[in-house]
Amino acid sequence: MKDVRHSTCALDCPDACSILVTIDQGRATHLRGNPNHSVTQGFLCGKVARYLDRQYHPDRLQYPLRRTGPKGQGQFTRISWDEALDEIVTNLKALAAQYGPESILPYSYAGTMGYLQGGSMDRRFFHRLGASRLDRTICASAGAAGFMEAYGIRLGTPPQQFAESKYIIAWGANILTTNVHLWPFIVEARRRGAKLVVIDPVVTKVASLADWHLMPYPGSDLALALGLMHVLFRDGLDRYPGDTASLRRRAAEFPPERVAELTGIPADQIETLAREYATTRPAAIRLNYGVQRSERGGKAVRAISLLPALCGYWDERGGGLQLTTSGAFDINREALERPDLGPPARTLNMSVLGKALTEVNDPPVKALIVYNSNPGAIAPNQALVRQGLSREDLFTVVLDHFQTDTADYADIVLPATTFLEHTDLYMAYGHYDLQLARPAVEPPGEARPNVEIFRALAQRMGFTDPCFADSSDEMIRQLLNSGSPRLQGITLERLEQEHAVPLNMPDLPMAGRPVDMDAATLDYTPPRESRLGREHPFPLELVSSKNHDSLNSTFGLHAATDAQTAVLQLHPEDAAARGISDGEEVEVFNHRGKVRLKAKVGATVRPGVVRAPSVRWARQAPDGFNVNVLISDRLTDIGGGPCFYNCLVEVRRCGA
Ligand SMILES: Nc1nc2c(c(=O)[nH]1)N[C@H]1C(S)=C(S)[C@@H](COP(=O)(O)OP(=O)(O)OC[C@H]3O[C@@H](n4cnc5c(=O)[nH]c(N)nc54)[C@H](O)[C@@H]3O)O[C@H]1N2
Ligand SMILES: Nc1nc2c(c(=O)[nH]1)N[C@H]1C(S)=C(S)[C@@H](COP(=O)(O)OP(=O)(O)OC[C@H]3O[C@@H](n4cnc5c(=O)[nH]c(N)nc54)[C@H](O)[C@@H]3O)O[C@H]1N2
Ligand code: SF4
Ligand SMILES: [Mo]
Repeated sequence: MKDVRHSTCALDCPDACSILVTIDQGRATHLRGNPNHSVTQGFLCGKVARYLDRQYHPDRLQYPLRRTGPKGQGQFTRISWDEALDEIVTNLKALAAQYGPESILPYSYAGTMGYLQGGSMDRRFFHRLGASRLDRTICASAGAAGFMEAYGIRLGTPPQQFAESKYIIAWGANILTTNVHLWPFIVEARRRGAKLVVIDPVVTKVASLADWHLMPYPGSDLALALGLMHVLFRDGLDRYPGDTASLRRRAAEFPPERVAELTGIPADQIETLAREYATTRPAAIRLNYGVQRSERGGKAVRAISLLPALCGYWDERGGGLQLTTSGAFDINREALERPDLGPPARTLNMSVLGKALTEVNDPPVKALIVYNSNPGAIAPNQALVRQGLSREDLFTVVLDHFQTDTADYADIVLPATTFLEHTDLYMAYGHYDLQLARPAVEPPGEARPNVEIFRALAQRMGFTDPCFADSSDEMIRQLLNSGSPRLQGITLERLEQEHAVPLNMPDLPMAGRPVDMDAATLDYTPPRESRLGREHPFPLELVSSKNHDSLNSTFGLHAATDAQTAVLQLHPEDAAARGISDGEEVEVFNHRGKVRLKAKVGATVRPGVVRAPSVRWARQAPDGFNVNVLISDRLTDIGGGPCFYNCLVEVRRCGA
């Protein structure tokens, strides 16, 4: 008997697709996009259309494991859940007694975007314990800080409205790879005559299909935005009714000729872009997170985000900007996470994990509990992260679906369920729907949901607070009960029936909002680790942006994914200067480390830029490190995020 169930893609992707799962005798046999969901529109991206290969992969973790060999060697033996939980609790209790509970550090990110498996019982557990808190900065915090500086809230143009736009700028937004469900709306807009402009140092799929592609130097977008403002003010194209004197003075310092030198974009193109943007109404910007993984990235997002306010686009359907829609989901986070359960505790920034594990000493981190993340692969300054994970005196627990780069360094590995196997409620950062998903299939072996793992740990720790007994459904009711008008009328019962329920949002979510136009902190100097910053002598700028068929490191075990991420794109000029031919193995290096990749020579990047589609599993790489060994753990101007896309390297032929 075939059966079709509803689910929601839990991957860290703006689209948060609504999925239909075909079940045949208890086994999922097919995933497809829900045709009735306004954003999913009946199709899934390639990687999730093939998700069942991952779901039923023979390497799925099914039982708790204890490490039997040295850290990093991947030698483990099966143990029971009782043994695993006892061992964890015994260690945590001993460490908390000896060093204080802040010696325990949770490490998690958005391996699942579900509220329950992503941040509910786990948060309650760590809060009650008094563990160190984690500043979850690895992805979007610089951009979030920049947008918040401008508007104090994080909302954006709904994706559906891009269809009504006449001028669309994909700014550091690799739409066909990382946000493919926006594409049909852009296709519709273009059918109605809209122009598509891409601003990206790499020739992405969307850039190759655009009407116009501008290729700035990585990390120079703040200068570009100020250059555009210069033209807007100079030519009287601005129409913001409030005080813009400060911004006007700042922009005056960035005439197109100067901006051309800072960004590599010719002055006449800056003039044209500004004029077209201001006069082709309505214009919408899709600003994704590529821009803000950079030393000036937070301020760049702030400056770019001011453009729609300057031109009055927030007030027009099909105008405005979308960085994220996540600020709309104002759930009752206190009830879900219960920060009141324990004492205040210090906060450690996840983007400098290497330092947290090797330098922090008040107290030192003695236990690391990792879930929904794979820091051994995805965190910058990988050599230092590795040194930290290798510490014999660090007690490490990893909850995951697979034996990841991080799990290799764990003392205990626990098998977790996938989104097809547990209940969760999902927000989105590219649209405004809340979605409920129930389990579609049974988990393999003894895999358990994060919620149940942390519930069991809490019980063994002796935490008797009633909230540790809350069921998943009770937690959903608690988080929906925030009193926010956006959530009014959205109940568990309604979600059960409708699966996806749109928040109560106005058509123009950003119209009429106050804007901070003060430009005191919007000055631009090139990132230190860039072609103009020249902090050290390595000449090429490495952009390790998202691989098409991956989701960060999530599909890294598949051979086909590994092959895609074992590549370095470089421009023919840069290849010729180094005697490198297409297909050859090259070494990419700087003073932090080296990796070996296969050269893909072509005009797919701007000269001086190289690109490594990411994130590869380090354990699959020849030297056991991926590109994150090349990347510094410097933090962004605001928001404390990583500077993944400011990285200087040199490339040589292997053996040269
Ligand atoms: N297929 C796929 N989809 C994904 C992911 C994935 O790994 N693979 N990851 C998911 C996650 S976690 C996130 S956060 C989102 C991110 O989604 P995006 O932000 O769209 O992805 P990125 O690849 O980080 O960056 C987007 C583009 O910015 C460009 N870029 C890099 N530096 C600069 C710069 O300084 N200026 C400008 N203008 N452009 C620059 C890159 O070349 C890239 O094409 O995607 C999500 N979706
Ligand atoms: N060089 C470079 N580095 C990068 C980036 C880049 O573009 N270039 N991107 C950065 C960005 S934007 C991000 S967001 C981070 C992402 O880094 P991570 O947050 O580490 O994301 P993933 O690599 O996708 O790993 C998520 C892990 O969570 C696991 N998981 C999924 N669901 C569950 C669950 O329900 N329970 C448990 N226990 N585990 C689960 C998956 O199996 C997977 O191993 O990487 C960052 N690192
Ligand atoms: S990864 Fe993104 S595009 Fe692909 S199915 Fe999931 S939500 Fe949709
Ligand atoms: Mo991300």
